[in-house]
Amino acid sequence: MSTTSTWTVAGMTCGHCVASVSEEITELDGVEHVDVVLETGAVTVTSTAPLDPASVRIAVEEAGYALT
Ligand code: 9UX
Repeated sequence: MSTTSTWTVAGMTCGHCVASVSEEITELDGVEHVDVVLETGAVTVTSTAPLDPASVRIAVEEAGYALT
């Protein structure tokens, strides 16, 4: 069964930012779907198991942004 989690990412200002964050999070183990709302920074992730917050943080930072 899938699980959904929502995170908030600071600093995204354009569609390329959204693409970068989506790509990094998609690479995490078990991730099935990533939805990013640019205006709010809300990132909703569907995955096969609960995500490790530290892994999400690293992925977001690798894209050049930060979790709030
Ligand atoms: Mo363009 Mo989004 O530099 O940071 S990728 S605004």
